[in-house]
Amino acid sequence: MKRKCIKCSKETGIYLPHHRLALCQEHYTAWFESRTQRTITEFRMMTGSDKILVAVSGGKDSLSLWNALVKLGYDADGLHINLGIPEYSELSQKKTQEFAERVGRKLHVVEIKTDFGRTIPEISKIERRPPCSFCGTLKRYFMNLYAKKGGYTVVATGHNLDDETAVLMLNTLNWNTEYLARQYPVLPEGDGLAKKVKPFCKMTEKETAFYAVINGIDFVEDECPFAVGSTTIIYKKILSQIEQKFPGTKIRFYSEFLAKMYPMIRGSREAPKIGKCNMCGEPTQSSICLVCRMKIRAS
Ligand code: Q46
Ligand code: ZN
Ligand code: ZN
Repeated sequence: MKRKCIKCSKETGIYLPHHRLALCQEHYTAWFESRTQRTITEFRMMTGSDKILVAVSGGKDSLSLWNALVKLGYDADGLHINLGIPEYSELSQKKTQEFAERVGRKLHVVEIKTDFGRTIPEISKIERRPPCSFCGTLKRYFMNLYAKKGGYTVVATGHNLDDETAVLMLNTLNWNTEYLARQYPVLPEGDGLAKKVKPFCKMTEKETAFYAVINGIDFVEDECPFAVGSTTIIYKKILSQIEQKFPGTKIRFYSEFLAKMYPMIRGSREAPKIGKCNMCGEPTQSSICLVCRMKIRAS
């Protein structure tokens, strides 16, 4: 069924049932960017004087985030981490570099093979565990390191509502209260860690996909090959089935958690003591950080 844009009455195929909103392409872009700005303001994620480092994988979420932040007037550069996964990593880096030229912003590139000494598949063999069990630790390590090196005050990632609700559901079903107490779209700066924000935490994956396509963003369509069969993908599928039957479930689940549950459990756990790694000087809870321990095993 063709609907009409609520702003200009142009016929449109874009309809967001959970917001009961029909918009043409032009007004969709404006709505999306102003919703991003509202989220930034609501959670005090950044201001015009911040220097922002956007973690860009080359996928639709991170490139859309970079695009939206630059259009909103933020001083935002990119950081791409090449994981050394055959084909996928080469294509991801290529698309990210092309996009950096399009937005006219600086792009930092970390090569895990060079900066760590091994690629993700190689580390997986040495560690004898799946890549996803340590990939996040490495990515966070380099994001933090590059943010500090470059004098960036905020690190922004493209996590969307689907990502956040999948993790929220996983943590709730397992009553991982320690993780729930930290599931907030802003992590403050401190103990050698840069401030981290998720300005798309209230945008569904579909919404960022619409934005990317409408704005001609050339992103990597394939997921990382190691994502297949991951736990979060299973949770995402289940949540999307519920969302289809009951539009608005995801945003309610997440927003109500932040409004009602999070204030009750935040700070319920003693904050872990953070020191400095004896080898690299980066923040860690033990004497040698997880990345340096992996480095030792890989050498
Ligand atoms: S990049 Fe890394 Fe993800 Fe690939 S190896 Fe797993 S964690 S799936 S977001
Ligand atoms: Zn319109
Ligand atoms: Zn270390």
